[in-house]
Amino acid sequence: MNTVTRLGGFALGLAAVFGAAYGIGRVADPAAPVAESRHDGGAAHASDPTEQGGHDEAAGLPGGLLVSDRGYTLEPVAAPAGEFAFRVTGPDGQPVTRYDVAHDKRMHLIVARRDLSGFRHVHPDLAPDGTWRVDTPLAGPGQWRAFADFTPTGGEPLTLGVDVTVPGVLTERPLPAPATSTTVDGYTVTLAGEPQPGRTSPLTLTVSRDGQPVTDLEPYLGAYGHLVALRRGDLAYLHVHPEGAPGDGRTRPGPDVTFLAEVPSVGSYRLYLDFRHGGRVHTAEFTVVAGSPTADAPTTGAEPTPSGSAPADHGTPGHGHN
Ligand SMILES: [Cu+2]
Repeated sequence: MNTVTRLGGFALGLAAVFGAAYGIGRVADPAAPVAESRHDGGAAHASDPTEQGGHDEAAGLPGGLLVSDRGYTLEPVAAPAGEFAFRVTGPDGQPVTRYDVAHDKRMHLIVARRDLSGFRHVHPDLAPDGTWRVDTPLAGPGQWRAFADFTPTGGEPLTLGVDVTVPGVLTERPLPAPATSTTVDGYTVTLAGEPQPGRTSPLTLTVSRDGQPVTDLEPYLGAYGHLVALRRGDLAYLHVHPEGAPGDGRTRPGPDVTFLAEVPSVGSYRLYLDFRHGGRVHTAEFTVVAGSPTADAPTTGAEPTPSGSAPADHGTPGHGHN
């Protein structure tokens, strides 16, 4: 029975890998029509600040996959025990010291372990020399991904990511199964809606406590909720803010918080909702699966599809399954 369990886990892992590769194929569609008027090459996107409004970088990648983009580089620096420190160097090679405030802060640091456990969202302090410091958010051993979400003054919003290893014995945690309800700190949070690859779709999160809807959510960083999505397999990063803002005369402080989200590809994602109530920030987590691979899956080809029919050349029905 042990073998069967392990095979099952392995198959799931393969499905995730295929899903990710498939997503990349869609993004870098070789059949995309060629623009008839050619770009003049050269500086490309680096000098056009109007081109993008979000964290998606000009390379067409989701945020957080690059450690260096548009001349800005994320560099962890040595720090005393119990502290995490880093800096961002700019196009001139010097540490950046001037940042715009976005959502109440100049720097948003998000960390998660590579197995998508241990998510934290913190706000470091900036020293005059450009070093950011924060009490370490890395809770335990393993491979962590740290995302710096910021806007350098005079530049565009960026999310850079870097791997950080915390030594020790790692117990990798399986990704929790998809669910539409979860509990955190005595709150129940439900999720309605499904993310769609390449298409904006609403996700509504509803907060209740002791069976009663929570109607007095507190603003946190200028919103009633912040939603971060990380893609399984590469931790592509997506940060979404809700429809409407506190004090705009139409947005209610719960129990519903609605986000318009667009995920970059099919695949599994872990969603992290930060909300504030009772003077504390709480984080509700969900696993969601985006897309309908069956609608798009290739019907022929050398590679078996993760959910497709059994490969004919194996000729042993039932082998490896159940
Ligand atoms: Cu933040």
